[in-house]
Amino acid sequence: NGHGSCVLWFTGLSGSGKSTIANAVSSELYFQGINEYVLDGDNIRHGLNRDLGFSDYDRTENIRRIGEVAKLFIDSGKVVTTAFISPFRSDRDQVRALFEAGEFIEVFVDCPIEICENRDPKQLYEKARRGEIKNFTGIDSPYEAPERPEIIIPSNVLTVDEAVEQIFHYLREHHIL
Ligand code: GGZ
Repeated sequence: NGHGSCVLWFTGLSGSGKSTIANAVSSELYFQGINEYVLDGDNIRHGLNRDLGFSDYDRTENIRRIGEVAKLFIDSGKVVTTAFISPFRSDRDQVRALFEAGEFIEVFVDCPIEICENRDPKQLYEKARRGEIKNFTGIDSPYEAPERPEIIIPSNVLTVDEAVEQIFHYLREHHIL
Protein backbone atom coordinates (compact mmCIF):
# COMPACT_ATOMS: atom_id res chain seq x y z
CA ASN A 1 0.00 0.00 0.00
CA GLY A 2 2.82 2.37 -0.84
CA HIS A 3 4.27 3.01 2.56
CA GLY A 4 6.41 1.17 5.09
CA SER A 5 5.00 0.11 8.43
CA CYS A 6 6.58 1.38 11.60
CA VAL A 7 5.80 2.22 15.19
CA LEU A 8 6.22 5.79 16.35
CA TRP A 9 6.83 5.13 20.06
CA PHE A 10 6.28 8.36 21.99
CA THR A 11 7.81 8.55 25.47
CA GLY A 12 7.84 11.43 27.94
CA LEU A 13 6.44 12.78 31.18
CA SER A 14 2.76 13.28 31.95
CA GLY A 15 1.87 16.68 30.49
CA SER A 16 4.81 16.71 28.05
CA GLY A 17 2.49 16.73 25.03
CA LYS A 18 2.82 13.08 23.91
CA SER A 19 -0.86 12.47 23.29
CA THR A 20 -1.46 15.84 21.65
CA ILE A 21 1.43 15.42 19.21
CA ALA A 22 0.71 11.71 18.62
CA ASN A 23 -2.92 12.51 17.78
CA ALA A 24 -1.89 15.37 15.47
CA VAL A 25 0.53 13.00 13.67
CA SER A 26 -2.23 10.41 13.42
CA SER A 27 -4.67 12.95 11.89
CA GLU A 28 -2.11 14.00 9.28
CA LEU A 29 -1.28 10.36 8.43
CA TYR A 30 -4.98 9.64 8.05
CA PHE A 31 -5.43 12.75 5.90
CA GLN A 32 -2.64 11.47 3.64
CA GLY A 33 -4.48 8.17 3.24
CA ILE A 34 -2.04 6.16 5.32
CA ASN A 35 -3.19 3.05 7.12
CA GLU A 36 -2.57 4.10 10.71
CA TYR A 37 -3.70 3.49 14.28
CA VAL A 38 -3.06 5.14 17.66
CA LEU A 39 -2.61 3.22 20.88
CA ASP A 40 -3.07 5.37 23.98
CA GLY A 41 -4.44 5.25 27.50
CA ASP A 42 -8.02 5.60 26.26
CA ASN A 43 -8.04 2.42 24.20
CA ILE A 44 -5.49 0.36 26.16
CA ARG A 45 -5.54 1.25 29.86
CA HIS A 46 -9.37 1.21 29.91
CA GLY A 47 -9.55 -2.15 28.14
CA LEU A 48 -6.80 -4.70 27.60
CA ASN A 49 -4.75 -3.33 30.52
CA ARG A 50 -7.48 -2.31 32.92
CA ASP A 51 -6.05 -4.77 35.46
CA LEU A 52 -2.81 -2.75 35.64
CA GLY A 53 -1.93 0.25 37.83
CA PHE A 54 1.24 2.28 38.21
CA SER A 55 3.62 0.11 40.24
CA ASP A 56 6.95 -0.57 38.52
CA TYR A 57 5.78 -4.11 37.77
CA ASP A 58 2.47 -2.96 36.31
CA ARG A 59 4.11 -0.30 34.13
CA THR A 60 6.54 -2.90 32.78
CA GLU A 61 3.65 -5.24 31.98
CA ASN A 62 1.65 -2.35 30.47
CA ILE A 63 4.50 -1.54 28.08
CA ARG A 64 5.19 -5.21 27.28
CA ARG A 65 1.58 -5.80 26.21
CA ILE A 66 1.43 -2.55 24.23
CA GLY A 67 4.62 -3.60 22.41
CA GLU A 68 3.04 -6.92 21.47
CA VAL A 69 -0.13 -5.21 20.24
CA ALA A 70 1.94 -2.72 18.23
CA LYS A 71 3.73 -5.67 16.66
CA LEU A 72 0.42 -7.19 15.54
CA PHE A 73 -0.54 -3.91 13.89
CA ILE A 74 2.86 -3.71 12.19
CA ASP A 75 2.38 -7.25 10.89
CA SER A 76 -0.91 -6.05 9.38
CA GLY A 77 0.95 -3.25 7.55
CA LYS A 78 -0.01 -0.20 9.60
CA VAL A 79 1.83 2.83 10.86
CA VAL A 80 1.24 2.66 14.63
CA THR A 81 1.55 5.61 16.99
CA THR A 82 1.76 4.94 20.75
CA ALA A 83 1.54 7.51 23.53
CA PHE A 84 2.56 6.13 26.92
CA ILE A 85 5.00 7.51 29.48
CA SER A 86 6.99 4.25 29.21
CA PRO A 87 9.40 5.50 31.89
CA PHE A 88 11.82 2.57 31.97
CA ARG A 89 14.61 2.34 29.41
CA SER A 90 14.83 -1.45 29.66
CA ASP A 91 11.10 -1.80 28.92
CA ARG A 92 11.39 0.38 25.82
CA ASP A 93 14.47 -1.54 24.69
CA GLN A 94 12.60 -4.84 25.07
CA VAL A 95 9.82 -3.50 22.86
CA ARG A 96 12.39 -2.30 20.33
CA ALA A 97 13.78 -5.84 20.20
CA LEU A 98 10.41 -7.14 18.91
CA PHE A 99 10.86 -5.22 15.66
CA GLU A 100 13.05 -5.28 12.56
CA ALA A 101 15.76 -2.65 12.28
CA GLY A 102 14.23 0.71 11.40
CA GLU A 103 10.65 -0.27 12.33
CA PHE A 104 10.78 1.05 15.89
CA ILE A 105 11.07 4.82 16.06
CA GLU A 106 11.52 6.16 19.58
CA VAL A 107 10.15 9.70 19.86
CA PHE A 108 11.29 11.45 23.01
CA VAL A 109 8.91 14.28 23.89
CA ASP A 110 11.39 16.28 25.92
CA CYS A 111 9.81 18.85 28.22
CA PRO A 112 11.19 20.11 31.55
CA ILE A 113 9.17 18.76 34.45
CA GLU A 114 8.63 22.31 35.76
CA ILE A 115 6.67 23.09 32.61
CA CYS A 116 4.69 19.82 32.73
CA GLU A 117 3.92 20.57 36.35
CA ASN A 118 2.81 24.12 35.56
CA ARG A 119 0.48 22.90 32.80
CA ASP A 120 -0.99 20.17 35.04
CA PRO A 121 -4.25 19.93 33.04
CA LYS A 122 -5.67 17.18 35.26
CA GLN A 123 -4.12 18.48 38.53
CA LEU A 124 -2.25 15.18 38.84
CA TYR A 125 1.08 16.77 39.80
CA GLU A 126 -0.71 18.78 42.47
CA LYS A 127 -2.26 15.60 43.85
CA ALA A 128 1.10 13.81 43.68
CA ARG A 129 2.78 16.68 45.58
CA ARG A 130 0.10 16.42 48.24
CA GLY A 131 0.70 12.66 48.46
CA GLU A 132 -2.78 11.84 47.16
CA ILE A 133 -1.31 9.95 44.18
CA LYS A 134 1.62 7.61 44.90
CA ASN A 135 4.33 6.58 42.41
CA PHE A 136 3.76 9.56 40.15
CA THR A 137 6.31 9.76 37.35
CA GLY A 138 8.84 12.54 37.96
CA ILE A 139 7.74 13.05 41.57
CA ASP A 140 8.18 9.76 43.41
CA SER A 141 8.66 7.38 40.48
CA PRO A 142 11.53 7.66 37.98
CA TYR A 143 11.54 8.72 34.34
CA GLU A 144 14.54 7.38 32.42
CA ALA A 145 15.07 9.59 29.37
CA PRO A 146 16.10 7.77 26.18
CA GLU A 147 19.81 7.87 25.40
CA ARG A 148 19.60 7.48 21.61
CA PRO A 149 16.02 8.20 20.52
CA GLU A 150 15.45 8.44 16.77
CA ILE A 151 13.59 11.73 17.28
CA ILE A 152 13.73 14.33 20.06
CA ILE A 153 10.84 16.80 20.21
CA PRO A 154 11.55 19.77 22.50
CA SER A 155 7.84 20.29 23.09
CA ASN A 156 8.30 23.39 25.23
CA VAL A 157 9.78 25.32 22.28
CA LEU A 158 7.88 23.84 19.29
CA THR A 159 4.28 24.27 18.23
CA VAL A 160 2.28 21.09 17.67
CA ASP A 161 2.46 21.74 13.90
CA GLU A 162 6.24 22.08 14.06
CA ALA A 163 6.50 18.83 16.01
CA VAL A 164 4.33 17.08 13.42
CA GLU A 165 6.49 18.47 10.62
CA GLN A 166 9.65 17.22 12.39
CA ILE A 167 8.22 13.71 12.54
CA PHE A 168 7.05 13.72 8.91
CA HIS A 169 10.47 14.95 7.85
CA TYR A 170 11.99 11.92 9.58
CA LEU A 171 9.49 9.53 7.95
CA ARG A 172 10.15 10.92 4.47
CA GLU A 173 13.93 11.00 4.98
CA HIS A 174 13.84 7.33 6.03
CA HIS A 175 11.57 6.40 3.08
CA ILE A 176 8.75 5.21 5.30
CA LEU A 177 6.35 7.61 3.57
C1 GGZ B 1 2.06 8.68 36.05
C2 GGZ B 1 -0.25 8.54 36.08
C3 GGZ B 1 -0.19 8.01 37.37
C4 GGZ B 1 1.06 7.84 37.97
C5 GGZ B 1 -2.27 8.13 36.77
N1 GGZ B 1 2.18 8.16 37.28
O1 GGZ B 1 -1.26 12.85 32.00
P1 GGZ B 1 -2.13 11.67 31.89
O2 GGZ B 1 -2.52 11.12 33.31
O3 GGZ B 1 -3.31 11.68 31.01
O4 GGZ B 1 -1.19 10.51 31.52
C6 GGZ B 1 -0.74 9.77 32.64
C7 GGZ B 1 -1.18 8.35 32.45
C8 GGZ B 1 0.10 7.47 32.36
O5 GGZ B 1 -0.23 6.19 31.90
P2 GGZ B 1 0.80 5.39 30.98
O6 GGZ B 1 0.13 4.10 30.61
O7 GGZ B 1 1.28 6.26 29.90
O8 GGZ B 1 2.01 5.15 32.02
S1 GGZ B 1 3.18 4.06 31.91
O9 GGZ B 1 3.72 4.13 30.55
O10 GGZ B 1 4.17 4.51 32.93
O11 GGZ B 1 2.63 2.73 32.23
C9 GGZ B 1 -1.53 10.28 33.86
C10 GGZ B 1 -2.16 9.05 34.47
O12 GGZ B 1 -1.97 7.97 33.54
N2 GGZ B 1 -1.55 8.61 35.73
N3 GGZ B 1 -1.48 7.76 37.79
N4 GGZ B 1 1.18 7.34 39.23
N5 GGZ B 1 0.89 8.89 35.42
